[in-house]
Amino acid sequence: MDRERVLGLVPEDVKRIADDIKTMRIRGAGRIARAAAQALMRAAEEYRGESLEEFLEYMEGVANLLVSTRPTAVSLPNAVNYVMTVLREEKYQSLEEARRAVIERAREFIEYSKQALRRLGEIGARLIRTGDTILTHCNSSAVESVLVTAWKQGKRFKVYATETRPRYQGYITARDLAREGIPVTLVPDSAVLTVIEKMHVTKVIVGADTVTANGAVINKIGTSQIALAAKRHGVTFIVATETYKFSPYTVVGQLVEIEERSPTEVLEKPIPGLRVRNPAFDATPPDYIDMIVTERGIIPPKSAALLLWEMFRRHLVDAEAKKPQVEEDTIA
Ligand code: RUB
Repeated sequence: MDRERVLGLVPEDVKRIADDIKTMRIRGAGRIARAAAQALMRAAEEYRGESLEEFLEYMEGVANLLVSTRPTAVSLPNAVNYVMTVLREEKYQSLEEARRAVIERAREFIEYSKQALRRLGEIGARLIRTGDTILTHCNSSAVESVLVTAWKQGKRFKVYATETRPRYQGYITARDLAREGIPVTLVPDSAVLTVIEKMHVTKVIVGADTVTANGAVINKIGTSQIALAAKRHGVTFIVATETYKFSPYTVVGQLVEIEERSPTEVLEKPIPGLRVRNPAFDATPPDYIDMIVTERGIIPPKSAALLLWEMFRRHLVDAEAKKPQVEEDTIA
């Protein structure tokens, strides 16, 4: 089925979810993954055709549409592939049977994802001590889960949250933590070294968009600078992430594409002759990461490949097929 025909069949609310991911109304790797699973569920529910064969092609088209919205967080293709596996690997007698399988599988992913967030929060909270001063960057629901769980357990600590220019996701973190009663201070990104040195930071905790086979963590731009500063001062650097942010693509040698966003996010009105770059993510090498907290336990970054092998061994061959590229006109 060609692209135009797929787009013609895609329900409006599925197009809206794809557009919300692309324009960051839905953002953060975990939320993006759940939204993509929800979109596949809606696409299956709303399909009005009668042929099983066409349904399979249509669902592949929807999967491509979703995966091409943002390039960096592997949670997006991982969630889509998790749901689509039931269509790619099973044989169905009827359209209804196939439709039900997609809906169930999408529900299962969303439920797993919520449980994973809770579980990694409980595991990560064990690392937090009363008296800690914690620095975080951007807005990560995994990090929030760790901090809020520890706070609810009665541990008392304070948090510094970076603003996270140019999109200021740090304000979301600061607001969320303040709402829980956690003492939180917002600081400019450029104050990170000063905060680590002068405010006696004891731990840094950040989320992840992608964890590579060699244990590098791709997260919001600026994360790697914070890791450098933490290393210099011997401050523990922790990553909190669900395991569906580990990338099977990196096992077969594919590089992680770093999203480059519009220069207008940095400088609203262009200045003639001035060039602006706006990379949205960076890679923190494994040597700068003390541990990765997941819903399956805490691992050293160097164990990422083992976890990937265990989770994806049946699908590593599929991972060799290149992920769809982000296209400017993906969403009509
Ligand atoms: C968000 C970001 C977050 C990770 C993890 O970037 O870098 O740290 O996605 O978030 P953006 P979570 O705002 O550009 O999507 O733990 O919520 O999955």
